[in-house]
Amino acid sequence: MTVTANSPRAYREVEGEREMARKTIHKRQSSALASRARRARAVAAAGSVEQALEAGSLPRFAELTLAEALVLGLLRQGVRTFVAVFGHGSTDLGEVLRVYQEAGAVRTLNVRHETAASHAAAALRWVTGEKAAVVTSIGPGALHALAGSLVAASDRLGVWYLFGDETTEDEGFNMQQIPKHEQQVFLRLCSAMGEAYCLHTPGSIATALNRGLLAVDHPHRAGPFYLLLPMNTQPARLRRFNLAELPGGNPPPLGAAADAAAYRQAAVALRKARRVVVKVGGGGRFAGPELLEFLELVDGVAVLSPLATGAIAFAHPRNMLVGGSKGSICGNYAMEESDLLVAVGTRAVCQSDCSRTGYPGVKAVVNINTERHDLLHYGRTVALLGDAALTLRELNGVLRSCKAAPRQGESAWLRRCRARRREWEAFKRKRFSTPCLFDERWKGNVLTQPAAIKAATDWARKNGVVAFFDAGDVQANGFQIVEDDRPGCTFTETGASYMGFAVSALLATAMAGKPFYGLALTGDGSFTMNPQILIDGVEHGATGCILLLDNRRMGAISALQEAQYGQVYATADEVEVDYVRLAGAVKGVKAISGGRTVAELTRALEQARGHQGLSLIHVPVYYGPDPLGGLGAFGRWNVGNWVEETQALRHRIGL
Ligand SMILES: Cc1ncc(C[n+]2csc(CCOP(=O)(O)OP(=O)(O)O)c2C)c(N)n1
Ligand SMILES: [Mg+2]
Repeated sequence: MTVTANSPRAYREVEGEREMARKTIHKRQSSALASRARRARAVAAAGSVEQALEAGSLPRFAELTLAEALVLGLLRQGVRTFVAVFGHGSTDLGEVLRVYQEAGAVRTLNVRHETAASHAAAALRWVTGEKAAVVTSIGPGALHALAGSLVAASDRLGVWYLFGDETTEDEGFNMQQIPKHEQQVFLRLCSAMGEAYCLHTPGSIATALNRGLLAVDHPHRAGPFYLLLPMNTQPARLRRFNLAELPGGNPPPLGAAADAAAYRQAAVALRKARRVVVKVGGGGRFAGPELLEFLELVDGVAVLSPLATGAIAFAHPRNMLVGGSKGSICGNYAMEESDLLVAVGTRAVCQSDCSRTGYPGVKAVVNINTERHDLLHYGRTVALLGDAALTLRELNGVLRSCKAAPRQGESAWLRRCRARRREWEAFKRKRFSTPCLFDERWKGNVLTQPAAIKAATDWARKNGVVAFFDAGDVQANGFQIVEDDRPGCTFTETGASYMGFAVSALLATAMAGKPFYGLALTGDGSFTMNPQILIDGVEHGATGCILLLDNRRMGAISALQEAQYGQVYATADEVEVDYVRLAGAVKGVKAISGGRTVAELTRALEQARGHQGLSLIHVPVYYGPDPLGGLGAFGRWNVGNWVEETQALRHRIGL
């Protein structure tokens, strides 16, 4: 009988061959799995890849898959925590992580939304400096995480993103890829947000990891790094891969600015000036001692970006607190009246410099920054390219050596600024002493946001609790109120102002090497963007409290619409939500009603703190026209129907 291609005998023969092949593959996979587990145990036992290599427990040459080389490379860089929503685009990486977790070398936190994963990883880096990687599938999951990574990009937080990607053989469309007949569309998308690399070829792994190291561990301008993992290269085998190729170490930071002429020029300009304002951005957060000396030397006052609260003590006489579109009476006065601006580590975001109209009387700028674009943002600038603290130290030395005549008592500038600060404190006090107002929607007296935030942040400060702020009125009122004396007390995500960041950030409490307790101040709008924290927080042991200030609307936007057009539109709904029951439905979450008075709220916070894990306090808050219900806005902003006037002013100032 002739054996044709589709005869029963031919079929049996082919099946037999297949079975043999399956057995061979299975045997190879079992032995590969055993060697993988051995490598994982060696790294875990030695404490690091380097030590394991040095001890010889981890052989220098190994046969491993690209996904495993990636995990070893990340371990080499101190990335041990992975926050993941797995999908068909990342199963191979998942299998590697499973084995390494079993050995105790890594930890994966599986969560329910990729944006929340990104927020948690960003918060971890921000609060503790520890690194994490966000792992997603291809397509929608990656896009969720990419959106969330706007926080890492805006606030300069080094975070790894490991995204599943389409196969490199282009055998046809992959489910969830961007449906275009083009190469590397995800890569192009990610590259617009930050630095990105596609692991198209296994041999490129060391270079990819080095690019990531430079982005994530950049000493001044860290950010997200997107590593795209094609589904067919993740399991590709690297034969005799040299583990010594995996990059490590830290990119070196800049020192003090090196330009002696610029220091002299700055000193001359500062001596001529009468009203110096020092704007401190995120880059100046840790330059407190140098700033204090500088302020005395130049008779200046400081205005802080929301990111930099605590750079100098709240009560310091030269601290004029925040300034900008929301701002404060004293901060905005100092900006408005100054004749010389010293910009320290700031990128002049619209909210903090009134869309470039913040300094109408400034004749000269001394700018200290590590980034050239930010450094030369304003005109008439003496540019000092260098680290904020180190450069200020040098500049202080130059100023001291100028031996100016000692000042007699308080200058007129400081006196006027301090009078405005007293005005601001009285303005706030008036609101804090009227903590409750009648609210139409709640049909009764409820707390105002300022009163609730003041009580909660005072409580947090007293108890060493880290406060996170979500977007909206909650955030704006928050940075107008906080009374930080040092950096690291408040984390307000004003870079991207991403609704849902604060509540998601609480997962970082479960990821940190040294545990901490977090308080997420959030609005009803922001909380419902990322309620997944209720489940993920319980699953992974988050320790913190969600303080939900519920005004039954997206209040910040209603208020903006009202201020601009006198009409509120589509920023509220009529659905009543019982958030205490909603949170209480998740086993492990302590759900508390926060009441309608400061005393009740403080009791609820104590009760929450007494609970080991995650809690949620619901507080109905006032929304309405009473000026005592908010903290006001004091600056200009290039949005809505303010655009024409703001832009005209910007060009008139011409800074
Ligand atoms: C993800 C996201 N979408 C939209 C916005 C624009 N936005 C800023 S604040 C805000 C409303 C916030 O509402 P809520 O959290 O309830 O706080 P409230 O202003 O009411 O205190 C919106 C829609 C944003 N910042 N982030
Ligand atoms: Mg709201």
